[in-house]
Amino acid sequence: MSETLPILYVPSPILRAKAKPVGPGDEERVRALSERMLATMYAAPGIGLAAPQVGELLRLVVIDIGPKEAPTPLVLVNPEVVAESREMAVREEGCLSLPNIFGDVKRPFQVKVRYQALDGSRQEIEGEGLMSACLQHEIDHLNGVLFVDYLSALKRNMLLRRLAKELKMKPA
Ligand code: K1U
Ligand code: ZN
Repeated sequence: MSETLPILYVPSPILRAKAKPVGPGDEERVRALSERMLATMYAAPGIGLAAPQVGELLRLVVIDIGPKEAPTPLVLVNPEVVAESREMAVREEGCLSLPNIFGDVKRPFQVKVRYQALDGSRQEIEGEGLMSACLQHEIDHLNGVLFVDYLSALKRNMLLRRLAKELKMKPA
């Protein structure tokens, strides 16, 4: 298993920046980074991770919503939502960059995402329920958007203040 990477927490400005597309020539870097991102996601543990969360402003995401006993890792390079359902669903979300903070987020129940695999091939994936929420949550990270941005200002500020207090209290 690859070495894990440190995860950035709010208010790191990197989490609010727009990530750059992966381009030709990035293959080896992206392959190595995705392995370390998967190791970091499994160790956290989490069901997804976007490159900006480990300090890399690249459009790269890893996801595995499967059971621990049967890992089904997914690496998405330059992912984009190309279709979404009119039907919406509310689901409680967390974020590895906002530890111990949870909130109900309303998103399209189904999405279709276009991306490149590690070998450069063009792929599409359709997800619903948890997979849809996870795809949207991770693609949001590539655009500097966090799940708390979907909450009311009152709720968001309350959660962010609580997080700031908790992180300050943690020993270095
Ligand atoms: O991007 C991230 O911060 C990862 C995040 C993804 C996510 C969670 C919930 C809804 C949408 C997207 C997480 O993985 S938070 C941790 C989590 O959800 C989890 C951890 C262990 C087992 C099951 C879930
Ligand atoms: Zn997140």
